[in-house]
Amino acid sequence: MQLHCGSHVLDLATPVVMGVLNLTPDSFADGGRHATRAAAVAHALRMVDEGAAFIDIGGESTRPGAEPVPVDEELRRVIPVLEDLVARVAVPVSVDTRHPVVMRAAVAAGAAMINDVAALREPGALAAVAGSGAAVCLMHMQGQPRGMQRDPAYADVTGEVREFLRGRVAACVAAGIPASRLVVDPGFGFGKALAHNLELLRRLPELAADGLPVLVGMSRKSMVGQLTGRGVDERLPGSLALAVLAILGGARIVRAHDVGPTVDAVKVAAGFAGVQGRVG
Ligand code: YH5
Repeated sequence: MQLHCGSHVLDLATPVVMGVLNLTPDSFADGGRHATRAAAVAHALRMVDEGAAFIDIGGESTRPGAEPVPVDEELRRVIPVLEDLVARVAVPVSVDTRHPVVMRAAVAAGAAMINDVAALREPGALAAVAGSGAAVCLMHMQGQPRGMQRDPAYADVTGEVREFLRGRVAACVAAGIPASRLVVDPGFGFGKALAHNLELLRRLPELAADGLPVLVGMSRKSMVGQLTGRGVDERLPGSLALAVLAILGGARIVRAHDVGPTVDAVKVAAGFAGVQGRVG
C-alpha cells in the first residue's frame, strides 16, 4: 500500500507514526511550550529522531469547545515553521487545517499532506489541493468543534462514517485528486461519545476494507481519560493500548504526541499482526 504525498512515496505496508506538532498557544496538549519557532522546529526534529514518518503541524485548535482562529493568525503560526521543517527534515510534513487559504499557502511552502478535519468540505478546498501533488487526510466529524461533543448521535456510527468517507473520496477523485493521494480517518472524539469511539475502533477493519490507508488519532484524547480516569498528562499508557488495537484493526498511520513510545507499540502490534517490515 503506497501513499503519494508531494515528492514522497510512502510504503504503508508497514504502519507508521505521525508526530503531532501543535502551534496553538492555548494548546493544552503541549501547554504552549512550542510557541516559538525554534522550539517548534527542535521538537519536530526530536520526533523525527524518535521515528516519526510524518510531522503534522496545526495552528488552529480543533479540540472540543475550541473557538475558530482567524486565518491570518493561523498562517502566521504555521507557515514559518513549515518552511523551516521542509528545509530541515526528510519526512513529509502535513498541515492540519480546514481553510483553503492556508492549504494553498501550505502546499506552496512544501507541505506534502493536508490533514483536514473537515474533509475538504469548505468551499474551494478541493481545488486548493487538487492542483498540487499533496496527499489529503479526509476525516469524519459530526458538527463543528465548538459544539460537537454536546450530544453526538448516530443510528449506525460505523455505517455513517464509512458512507461519509466514501462520499468525500468520490468528491476528491472527481476534483482530480487520485486515490493514491488519499487517507481516511474516522475522527475519534470529533462528535462522538465514548461508545461511538469504541465501536469505531472495534469495527475499524470495515473501514480499512475499502482499501485506502486508515489514519487514527486517539493520543491523549478524552476517550483515554474516560477509560482510565487519567488526566491529560497521564494518558500515555492508555494511548499506547489504543494504538495497538488500531493497528490490529488495520490502521496504517497512528497520529500521536509521544512518538518514541508509540513507534515501539506500533512495531510490536505490527509484528503480531504480520504487517511488520524491517525493524529500524
Ligand atoms: C485526528 O484524530 N485530532 S486535533 C483532545 C485531546 C487530545 C488531543 C482532550 N487533529 C485528529 O489531537 N487530525 C486532531 O484531549 C486530527 N485525526 C486527524 N486526521 C485534536 C487532538 C486532541 C484533542
